[in-house]
Amino acid sequence: MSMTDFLNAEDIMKAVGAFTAVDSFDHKKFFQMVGLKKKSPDDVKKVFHILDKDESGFIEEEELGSILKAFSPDARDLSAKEVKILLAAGDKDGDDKIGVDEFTALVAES
Ligand SMILES: [Ca+2]
Ligand SMILES: [Ca+2]
Repeated sequence: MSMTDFLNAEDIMKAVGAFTAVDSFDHKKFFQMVGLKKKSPDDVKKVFHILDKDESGFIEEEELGSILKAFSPDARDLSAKEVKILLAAGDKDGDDKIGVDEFTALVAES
């Protein structure tokens, strides 16, 4: 399963291309641009499982760092600062990782 099964390849390119500068990542804008926000909760959950590469049931810091790469292999890694901001936005229960419900909430809020 890949992102382009759910999302428009051109939207992905535009969204990833909008945040090429280090420390420019804005997850709200990104989730909107990439078309994730208008997807059904089921599709958002499928995207969560793509992002959860090691299938631990959570998106951990390392997986957050490569979130852009999960959409487009040539994209950059997030900076440590961007990962911190994203984790703080998504991690509601404070376990330092993002669960599926936290992820769907994060997308819905964007
Ligand atoms: Ca994981
Ligand atoms: Ca959490």
